[in-house]
Amino acid sequence: MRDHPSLSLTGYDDMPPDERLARVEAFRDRMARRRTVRDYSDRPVDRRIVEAALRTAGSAPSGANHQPWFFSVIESPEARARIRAAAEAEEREFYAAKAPQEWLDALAPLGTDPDKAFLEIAPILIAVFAQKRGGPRPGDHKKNYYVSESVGIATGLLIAALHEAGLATLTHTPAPMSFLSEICGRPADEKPFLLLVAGHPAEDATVPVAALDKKPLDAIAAWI
Ligand code: IYR
Repeated sequence: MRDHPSLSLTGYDDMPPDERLARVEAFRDRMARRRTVRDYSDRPVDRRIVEAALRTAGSAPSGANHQPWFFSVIESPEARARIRAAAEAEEREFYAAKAPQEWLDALAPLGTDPDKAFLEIAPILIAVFAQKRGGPRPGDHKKNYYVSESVGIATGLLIAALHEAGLATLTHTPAPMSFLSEICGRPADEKPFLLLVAGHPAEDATVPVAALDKKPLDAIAAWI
């Protein structure tokens, strides 16, 4: 390895094997209760929770540690109304004309439709952007690497952190999403990645039965 400044690794203190197993199993069980929720209450969420979740997302591994992500937390009711109008316009096109039958069939068990009321009801709307250019420090303008992988991992940590705080989330991906760049005032070399909705579920929220069906371990992993 080339010479580079480094520090001793900390944060990996030893622990008894059963504690290790108990911790990972408890985390598995908490994460298994995560649901993608489409019905929200307007009950507010403490901003510090969102900040802590965003810092968790920002700790994700990334190509060359360039951290090629940006999160716009959209609070303004005007911006949210514009986002809802633009997203619903795209979705109406999608459901009525653009989506091939195979795609509509795949979505049928989830009961999704072009109505996106949650975009105005849920207290938290986070537009996630992927930066083609940037660098390890704010203001850098170098090439970024493995951008989608990095932003996907960061978004996963964001979802896990919000779930840990007892908040429900929904990953929403209207296509195309370019209206988000304009509404959030983001530069053209940043690509909208997804819109994350979060908050407390509505009292009468339901989940599609089909969403509870998770593949068994032997279908998603193998030891070779
Ligand atoms: N973007 C649309 C359609 C949609 C597509 C997939 I793939 C989903 O998993 C869910 C929905 C919508 O938000 O309704």
